[in-house]
Amino acid sequence: MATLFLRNYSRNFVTLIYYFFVLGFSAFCAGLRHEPSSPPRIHIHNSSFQPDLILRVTAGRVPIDCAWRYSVVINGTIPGPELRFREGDQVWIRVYNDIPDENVTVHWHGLTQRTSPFSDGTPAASQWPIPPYHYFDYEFELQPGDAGTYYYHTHVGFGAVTAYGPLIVDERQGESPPFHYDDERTLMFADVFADNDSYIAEGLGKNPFRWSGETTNIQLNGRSRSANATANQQSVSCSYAVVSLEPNTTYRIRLIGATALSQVFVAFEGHANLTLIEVDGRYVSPVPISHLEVHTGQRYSVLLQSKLNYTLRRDRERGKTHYWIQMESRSRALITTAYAVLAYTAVGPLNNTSSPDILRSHQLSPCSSRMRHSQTMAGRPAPPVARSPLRRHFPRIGEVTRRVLVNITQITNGSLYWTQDGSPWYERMPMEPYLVSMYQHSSNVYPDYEAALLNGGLDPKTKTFPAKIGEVLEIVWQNLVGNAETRVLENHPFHAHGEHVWDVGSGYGEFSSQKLEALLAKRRKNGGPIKRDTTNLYRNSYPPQRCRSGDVVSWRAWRIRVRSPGVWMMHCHVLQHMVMGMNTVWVFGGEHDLKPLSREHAALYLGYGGRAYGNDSFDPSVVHYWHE
Ligand SMILES: [Cu+2]
Repeated sequence: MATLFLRNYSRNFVTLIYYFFVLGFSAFCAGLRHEPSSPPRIHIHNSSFQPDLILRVTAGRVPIDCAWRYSVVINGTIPGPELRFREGDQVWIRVYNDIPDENVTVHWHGLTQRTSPFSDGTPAASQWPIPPYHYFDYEFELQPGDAGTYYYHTHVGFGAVTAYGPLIVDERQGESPPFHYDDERTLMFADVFADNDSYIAEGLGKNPFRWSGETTNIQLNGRSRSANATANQQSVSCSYAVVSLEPNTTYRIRLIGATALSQVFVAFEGHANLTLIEVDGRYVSPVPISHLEVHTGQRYSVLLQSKLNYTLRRDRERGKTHYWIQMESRSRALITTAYAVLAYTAVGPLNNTSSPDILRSHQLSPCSSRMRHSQTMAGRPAPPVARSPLRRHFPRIGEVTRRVLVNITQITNGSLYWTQDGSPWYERMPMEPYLVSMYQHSSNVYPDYEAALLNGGLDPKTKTFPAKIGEVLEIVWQNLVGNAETRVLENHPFHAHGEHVWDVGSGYGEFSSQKLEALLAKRRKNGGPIKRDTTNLYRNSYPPQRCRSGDVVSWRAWRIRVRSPGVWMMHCHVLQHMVMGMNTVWVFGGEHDLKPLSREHAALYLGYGGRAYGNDSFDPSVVHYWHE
């Protein structure tokens, strides 16, 4: 009896331990990922449903850079309104498309949509775009560790050149950021193109090809003063942006690259002691820097200590009443220089005849790597990032299950387009969004994993890159010289949807494992790679006369643990390049990994303007992933 008891006891004990670990760990992981505890349900969003926020996307003539331009704007302003949430918030945002003749989607740049994959805002990949005079209710949840700087923008055509706005995530109520600051300012950079979006997009797809031209100015928070402005033009939109500061204050300056094309170098006159604390929505251990390089899609936070009263007095006695912010588009054939102002007191109309060349004083050539090193190499995860065990571990080489080498090059045959392993991807390509097709078990668009393995990762039929949950991918973007006619080489800020990637780093020439390991050894001394969502594939300073078509001049490597089922784009964030096909679509997980959704649920999202899309006379039916 005693023996039986002991045997049962020990078996029960083992069982107990087993369940403790297996169930406990599962619950722990579910808690970390904030998985919904019960299956999604359909709700009809009638008049009793109140979204947390409403964004209205319109198009019309708006004042930009001292001229009028037909542009897409959000809630009538450039930038659109600042959206502010806290970690753990579950959010519904209703987006109205009030444009009579264009589709719209909105992407929440940098935020994972693993818990609501229809909300990623990528037309033809994860959702049908919102037709004219319809609306779509985006739902998403801010995850633990998301506190940081993001933005939102439209994801159709060239509209994001003006249709963007800041999105800030704060710590949970009662929690503080890991760095002290008294106040904060947000700086969003954008480009200026005189031609309207549809004309630019048409030209980029045309034969013969018609380039958009380079940016004519760089805007800060929707403001810039054109060099062509007359003395009489003194409106707010035709003036330098003014960032107001109080003396003796520590500011968190959030910088958001919302440009279409420009890689913006930025410096603050008289305020060169900056401390980098955040990169792409993740805190990093503090890094001292004097100025920044912000490409489209990237975000940074720096701490800036404002001047003391007596210093300001001394400066005023010398006639200095304000300090310039200099912005330059580097790495283009034509460098555009623009200015904004740091001011401690009200400033009247300004002209930049007195503005100094602050960036030049930093002795930075367009190819300089010094600051690049500070920003992308020395930064390492700050302690708060380690709160989530899922984020802590950089995948080592032994864990990598597959390397996918993606060769990027420009092809010209009258028209001009960018290819990844020989294929461009355009949002017009699939017959229906891949994600919807997956839920519908539609085999004609379902990626063929085995075929992809035999083709370097790209499924030739669906033009997607499939991966299985649990794989650890090493994605290497390689920059190849364009074909003989153009020999084009450019910088490409690659952006990952779905989740942050470990940015291993970049190098010149052809990629090799040895180069990567040498780079990693160097980076480990500085704390190791950090997680980002937009990193630059540099073009190298390769002498054009030595370029041969097809030469590999540079690479950038990412590692990613595949754990978020869904359809995620990874693409160059230069709007022109996106329109020209520089996009890839990744399908993470098979049908059994996707969130449980019946055919009935998925059918809501199946048609263009389908039942998940509302209008004046139709209340949409929408899947709720969480239950309040
Ligand atoms: Cu690009």
